[in-house]
Amino acid sequence: MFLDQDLRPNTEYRMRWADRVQKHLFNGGQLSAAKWTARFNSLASIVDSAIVAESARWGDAKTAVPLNRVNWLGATWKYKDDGSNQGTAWRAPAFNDTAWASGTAELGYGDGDETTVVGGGPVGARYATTYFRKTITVANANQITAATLHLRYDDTAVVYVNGTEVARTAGLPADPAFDFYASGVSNENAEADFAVQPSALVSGANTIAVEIHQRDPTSSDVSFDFSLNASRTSIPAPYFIAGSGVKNLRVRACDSGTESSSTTAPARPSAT
Ligand SMILES: [Ca+2]
Ligand SMILES: [Ca+2]
Repeated sequence: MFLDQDLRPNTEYRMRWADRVQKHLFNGGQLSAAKWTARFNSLASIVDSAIVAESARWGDAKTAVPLNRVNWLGATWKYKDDGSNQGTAWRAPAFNDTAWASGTAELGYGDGDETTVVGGGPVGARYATTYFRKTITVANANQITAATLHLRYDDTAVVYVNGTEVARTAGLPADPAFDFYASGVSNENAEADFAVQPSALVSGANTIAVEIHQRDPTSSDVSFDFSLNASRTSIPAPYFIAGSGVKNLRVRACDSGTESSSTTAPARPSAT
C-alpha cells in the first residue's frame, strides 16, 4: 500500500531512486527544465491559433477595449532608439510618448530573434541606451499580495514602475546616464526574475519604463522582453448594496470548496 515508504529503509532502493532523479532531472533528462520547456512550447504551438477564438470569447467580454492576440502573446511597447538623452522624465506616467515608435516584443537587434528590430546607431558606435515604455491596467491593486517581473535583456537593464525603480541588473548604477555603457558586462538574451513590491502597483493605469544599456559601442546586439505576474489574496472585495428600501439577500456560505444550502434574509442598504 505504501510501497515507497516501506522501501525507503533499503539502501539499494534509495540509491536507485537517486540515480533516477539524477538521470531524469539533470543533464538534459526528460524531466529537466529544458525538456519541459520544449514539451510545453510544442503543445503551445498546437493551440496557438485557438487563442484568437478564446480572446474573442473571453477577452472582449471582460474589457471595455477588446483584447486581441497581441495582448496574450508578445506585448506592444513604445520605444525610443535614436541615442537621445531622455533624462529622467520619460520614466514618469505623465510623460508623453506618443511620438515614440511602437513594436511587439521581443524588441532589439543583432540576434535575429527579434519581433521588432529597433535602431541602435552605426555599427561600432552603438547607442548606450534604448528606452521602452508601456502602460498596463491593474484592477483592485490593494488585493495584490505578490508580484514578479520577468526580464529578457542584453546587456543590462533598469525597470521603473510609475517612475520608481523596481529592478536593476548587475553592472548599472542607479540613474545611469543616457551615454553610460555597462563596461565588461555581457548578457546574451539573459533571463531574470525580480520581486516587485505590490505597493508599486496602483489600481488603474500603471506605467512600466525600461532602459536597456549596451556594454560598449561595439556590441552587436540588444534584447528586451518583459512580463509581470501578480498574485491576489483570496479575500473578495466587500460587496455593497446600493439603493434604498429592504432587499432580499440570498446567500450561501463556502468552506474549503463545500457550499452550504442557500438562505434568504432581508437587508436594508446603509445610508451614505
Ligand atoms: Ca549587447
Ligand atoms: Ca535577442
